[in-house]
Amino acid sequence: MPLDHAAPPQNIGDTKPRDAIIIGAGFSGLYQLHCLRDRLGMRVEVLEAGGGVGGTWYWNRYPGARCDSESHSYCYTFSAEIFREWEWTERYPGHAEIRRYLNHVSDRLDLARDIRFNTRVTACRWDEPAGLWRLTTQHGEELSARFLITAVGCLSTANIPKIPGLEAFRGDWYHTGTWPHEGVAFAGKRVGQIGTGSTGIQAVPVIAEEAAHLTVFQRTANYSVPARNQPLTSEFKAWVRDNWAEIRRVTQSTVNGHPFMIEDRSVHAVSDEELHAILERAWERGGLQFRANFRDVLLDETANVKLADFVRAKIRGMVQDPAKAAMLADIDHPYGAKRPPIDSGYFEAFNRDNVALVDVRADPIECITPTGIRLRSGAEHALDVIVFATGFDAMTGPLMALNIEGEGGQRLADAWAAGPQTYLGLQVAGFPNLFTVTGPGSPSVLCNMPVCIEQHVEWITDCLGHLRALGLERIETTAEAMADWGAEVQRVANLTLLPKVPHSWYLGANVPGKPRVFMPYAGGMARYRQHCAEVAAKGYPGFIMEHGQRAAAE
Ligand code: NA7
Repeated sequence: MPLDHAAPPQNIGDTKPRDAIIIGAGFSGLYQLHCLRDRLGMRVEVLEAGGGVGGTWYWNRYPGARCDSESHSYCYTFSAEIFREWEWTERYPGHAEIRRYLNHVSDRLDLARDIRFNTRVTACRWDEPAGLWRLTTQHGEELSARFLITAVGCLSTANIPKIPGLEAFRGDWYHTGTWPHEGVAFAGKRVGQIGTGSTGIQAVPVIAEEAAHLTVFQRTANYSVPARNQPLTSEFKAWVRDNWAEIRRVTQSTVNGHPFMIEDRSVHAVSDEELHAILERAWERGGLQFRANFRDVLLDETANVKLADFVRAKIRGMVQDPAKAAMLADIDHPYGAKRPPIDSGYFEAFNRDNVALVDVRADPIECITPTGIRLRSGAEHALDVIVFATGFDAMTGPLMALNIEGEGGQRLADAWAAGPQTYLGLQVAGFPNLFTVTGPGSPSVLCNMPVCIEQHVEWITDCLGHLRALGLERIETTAEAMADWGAEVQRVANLTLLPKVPHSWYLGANVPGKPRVFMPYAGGMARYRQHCAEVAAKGYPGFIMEHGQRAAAE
């Protein structure tokens, strides 16, 4: 199959209500389509804004774009066959390889015939008398379905800060999350990059290699651990093929869905020498597993500080210029309390003559001029290209962009004016027959995404199967279930250091005006999975299941 689709699928023009419409053809939407169409025999269509499958990875093509999860765990595990027949080439999958993988899965399961590409959904309205969701697309098409499933990803709405003057900038500018497919030529250019999160940390070394000069505008210094990416050996590939069941078991039983367990020991239980030796080994091994050496890193500030100090010392050791080293190591939050990046030569890139670092916490960006960036002090940085590595309107942004209206015309934007509220991250009271895959209130961004996606998709599939077995067509959670779950989400978050970082996107703090509410469920994926399974086994308490308007979808 081609990686991009220009032609519409065959069923275009067919306006009969679907049993379900899925929005998004990334990891979630593809698997949800397979489950509903091929397991439940439903009439399903996927609407996808991009010209191919991939979801977030369809757009995310910036220099150095690579997943931080290890490749053998960043994939579906529902089918041993599909798992075994795909061979990853590197320890961490690059963006192009992830797209190739998802295209392979799409071809294997014959999914593309039910995906309408290049179709952005602009509005979704619940029609109570008909018992249908009515959708409008950017092309003005009207579609309807009994069930609406959002598979729009958590980090897919670009956050471009409103810095005055951008429209008059005479150079080129890009956001990392919507990168031109043809790439960007940096050779001979003076590049300015705003943002030093996971994305910015991946992009810096790659842009620095090519550009004439790179200026990195840092607002918040960040920890990072070496990724130690490398080609996978044939022994490791064989081990992966032979250990599908074990990899699946481990990823499903850990807190974060990664293929390694968190050690059950406290930082305080080891001597300083032992601690140092453990962290040195973890540093050499690299990757997100660095934080998994102790159970209390995100629970206890005095435990955390020992890891944080270790990483700060490493940064100071890697960066030769003492002024840059001090700026990079001046980190104001606990290790791992913001999403911990991993890198391939980030700190070392600051040893290059063509890479400068500017502290925009001390001297904030005042405006963009036609020729560069001006700081409050009046200092000007002349630039040909600006790269916004400024993150996303996370978790709620992609849902808000759908302009969802539920019962009585209630807008989701109004229902969530004080922050998102859901039951299990799956449903919202007042929005019947709507399911949000990896919605706020579920582990989502705190988990290796394919693991939590498979769990949500399978739970939704089982739920719709159950509804059908009962001869029912309508399901809606209650305000009470939602309030109880919301309290639980805040309770477990407050047991950790995660909500203590005032500028974290987990709290919505990176988007001006966004309510400050801790959004993902921090109680761990394994516990969440068990809880959802218990809800299903008990007959779905917290959800009301009823007859809908039977005629409409027939
Ligand atoms: P992040 O983690 O939200 O990082 C965005 C970066 O951009 C961060 O350093 C921000 O500083 C910075 N930023 C945002 N707005 C501004 C303005 N106006 N001025 C200066 N600096 C700014 O996004 P990423 O894309 O790196 O990563 C998102 C997730 O994708 C990641 O966690 C993985 O799960 C994959 P701040 O820290 O807010 O001071």
